[in-house]
Amino acid sequence: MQPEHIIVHQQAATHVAHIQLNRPQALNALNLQLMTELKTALQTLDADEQVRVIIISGNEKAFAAGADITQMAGKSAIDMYNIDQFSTWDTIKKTKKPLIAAVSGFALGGGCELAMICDMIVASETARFGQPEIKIGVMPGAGGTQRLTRAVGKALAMEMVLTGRFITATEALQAGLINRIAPVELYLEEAVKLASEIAAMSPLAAKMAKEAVLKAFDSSLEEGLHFERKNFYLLFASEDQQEGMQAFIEKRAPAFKGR
Ligand code: DAK
Repeated sequence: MQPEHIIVHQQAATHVAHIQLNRPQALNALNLQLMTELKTALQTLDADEQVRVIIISGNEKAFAAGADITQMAGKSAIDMYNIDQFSTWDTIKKTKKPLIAAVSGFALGGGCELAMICDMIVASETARFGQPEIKIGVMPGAGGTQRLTRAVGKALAMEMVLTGRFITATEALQAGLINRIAPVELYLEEAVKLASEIAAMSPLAAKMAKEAVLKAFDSSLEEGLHFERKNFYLLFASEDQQEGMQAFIEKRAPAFKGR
């Protein structure tokens, strides 16, 4: 069945796939159907050998203004537990390929959390990041208190989570939340450029390097270093390692295959 709330674009030549959230009338609010479609698309693209990097975007006005409040409003704690609609988030964070969020306009609540699950964020000048859940009587539930704090530090994270204040793209860049800013008409192009640069590397090395960087968030330095070394050694079992080093010696561009 065709998804209704997302659009998937694939560029075979660059090995970059692009998932566009597409519920513009609700500022891409993340309802159950959209999240299910996103999960399915990510699983499919993560398993597709032709795809090496995945971009997630919204539109110019909104990346996503959060979880769908109208869908959550009448729920009890037990409803939330039973429906477990948020288990989708666990699947997203298991994506092995590099994920780039291309953010323009609002990235709020679950939208900001979705951008932060991605490995890098390219923002337009109009991007606004925020965790305004406190204003509707709750708090972040999909990583906002944890990923935001790790990215921007306690002072700014505490302020954003406790007051709901949105920060601008410039503030987000200064705080270390995002990678780069582009004019609104160019932010997607900028995201594709970054994705294409990564897609030209060995896809196996990219996946293992991503895994090792993420390990830094939930392990001691010693465990992280051990994990990194194992992945480093493992890459010597790949054709891409031989190709990469041989190409360097022969002074030519490598042709990586992901094997
Ligand atoms: N949900 C549903 N509809 C939304 C929405 C949302 N989050 N955000 C915007 N909309 C809808 C509006 O209701 C409006 O619909 P109509 O009235 O036209 O039918 C339409 O989008 C346009 O919005 P506005 O008219 O409000 O547009 P403005 O430009 O005036 O304002 C705004 C834009 C983004 C400042 C405002 O819409 C706003 O404050 N939106 C709510 C932002 C928010 O509070 N987000 C946090 C939601 S809570 C978890 C996973 C995820 C979460 C929790 C747990 N687990 C894994 C456990 C996430 C929770 C959340 O995100």
